[in-house]
Amino acid sequence: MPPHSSRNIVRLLRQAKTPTLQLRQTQSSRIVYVPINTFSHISSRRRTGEPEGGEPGHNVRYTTDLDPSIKRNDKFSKITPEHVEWFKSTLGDESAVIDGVNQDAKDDLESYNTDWMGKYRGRTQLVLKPKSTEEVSKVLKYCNDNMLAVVPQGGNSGLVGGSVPVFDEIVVSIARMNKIRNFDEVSGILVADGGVIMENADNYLRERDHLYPLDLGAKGSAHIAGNVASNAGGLRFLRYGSLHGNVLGLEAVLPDGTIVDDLLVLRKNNTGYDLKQLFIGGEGTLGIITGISILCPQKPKAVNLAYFGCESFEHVQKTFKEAKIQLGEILSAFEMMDGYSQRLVHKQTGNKRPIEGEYPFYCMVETSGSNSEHDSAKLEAFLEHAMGEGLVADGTLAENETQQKALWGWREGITEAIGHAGGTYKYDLSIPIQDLYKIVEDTQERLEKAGLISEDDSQPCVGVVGFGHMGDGNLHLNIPVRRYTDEVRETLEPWVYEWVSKRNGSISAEHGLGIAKNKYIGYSRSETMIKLMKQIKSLFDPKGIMNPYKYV
Ligand code: FAD
Ligand code: 2HG
Ligand code: ZN
Repeated sequence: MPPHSSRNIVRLLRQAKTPTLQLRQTQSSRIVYVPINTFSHISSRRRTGEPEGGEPGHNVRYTTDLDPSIKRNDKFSKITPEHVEWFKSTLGDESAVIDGVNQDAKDDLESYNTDWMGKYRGRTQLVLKPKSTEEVSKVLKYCNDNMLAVVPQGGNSGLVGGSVPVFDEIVVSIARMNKIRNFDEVSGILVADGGVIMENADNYLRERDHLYPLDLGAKGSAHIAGNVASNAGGLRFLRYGSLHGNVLGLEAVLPDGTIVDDLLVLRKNNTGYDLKQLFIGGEGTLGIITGISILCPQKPKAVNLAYFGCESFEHVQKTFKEAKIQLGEILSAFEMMDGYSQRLVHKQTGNKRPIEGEYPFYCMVETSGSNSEHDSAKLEAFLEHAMGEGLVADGTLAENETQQKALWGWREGITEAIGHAGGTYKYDLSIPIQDLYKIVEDTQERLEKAGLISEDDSQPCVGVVGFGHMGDGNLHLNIPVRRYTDEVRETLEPWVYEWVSKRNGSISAEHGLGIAKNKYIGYSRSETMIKLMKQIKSLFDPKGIMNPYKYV
């Protein structure tokens, strides 16, 4: 039996001395894990526009109905058949243009107009898919000269409504720019078109003993340029860090058509302002990213994964601290999921729970190192200690890659499982760690007091879910709803942002501002900072055609 077998956890459970510990005859070593639906499968279903009975994406209200105070800016031109003609002749390829101006293309346009959550919906009549940086440059220059507003769209997996139009902005997608340009196995630096899907980048790298330094549930859809534009964090941020550090260079096109060629492959470069940083997390407001160069870590030889239950958030915190002490350099993820999130995934997938019994909190700890025996021994020693201290109540270890994938499904499947009620109010928050879960309890109390939560269909809210990247102090507060209502929104906003601001947290940890949070930026940024941001925006995009109505 390999040293990292889940049976060892059973042994550890039996050895643990804590009187409160629930000992059980776990069958976890015989669990047959059935992988849950992958995100890419769900996403492609949404994109076909098939009705999904009650799921978000079906009968989505227009953003302007959700917030009638947003008005179309009259400075933007309306798209005419002449404009479309110009795009068609310039891009010279039928598949490069989805034309809803000259014909009925409603069905084809729908997936570009509606966001992943089924919360935001625009009315674009035109989608353009240039296939080279030069074509992107021509398209943007023409839009700028003709005052046509533009929304860059990648995999459309963003969670703040930034990737879809609000009115009739033209959607520009670089999905056809999807080639790996170069990979240096010595430095680990990848240079690729921005339209490469992140899972494809990761697979390419894995074949070469490396990893894409970011992992998240939408990897089957998200573009690498979309990751950069939204400065996504993901599951292994704890280990591999921010895109602000990993992205070494960019190629981007400014609204006036200028190609910014800063696709450097240097780790160190102190020659002036580091302007590429503005595009990282710029959410398509400054230009279109067409290529990136990114530092990719060596694929670890040994990856181990544990899933366990804890009786309180205090225990989760102590376990995290212990993980840092005991696992130090091999710790690659520490994720927290509350009991409700796991019940929802179970209900949605029907998969057998990884451990028996119910706990208020569950955690996933992943190690990535170079010596399998050594790493398993460390992980087991850590769990043994945590169980002995009564911090961990019960757990299981994945025995192989297939089980690891399936176990990750209990974490990565939460977003999708939550959405099944009908919709979700999402808050992606950075909060000092001791208060990380308190907002979930306070939100529950607030919605109960307002009489907005019910088990039956009478009230809009189904419950309150908390999970996230414990290791990064990033909580995902989610309120699954049967329907989006003004009353729920007004009960939650700006109250959530005030709560976070009082504790010096951030109202956007990793998802960005988009249209969901642009009004609330003042809760996390000072007036001086906001003024500087607006100056930067007008320097890069003086006519304001890039992703209007959002961000700042
Ligand atoms: P889109 O959604 O298409 O766009 C996002 C923003 O970037 C928009 O403002 C858009 O205008 C802009 N943009 C897109 N492409 C370009 C470009 N080429 N040039 C300039 N601007 C561009 N995020 C995390 O941080 N961590 C997670 O763990 C995480 N998990 C997720 C799990 C699920 C199931 C889902 C649905 C989303 C998740 N996300 C997560 C959200 C996340 O931001 C995205 O999944 C991803 O990074 C966005 O990439 P995309 O290509 O889909 O971008
Ligand atoms: C995750 O960590 C993503 O899984 C999505 O950032 C979070 O659905 C959410 O709120
Ligand atoms: Zn996240």
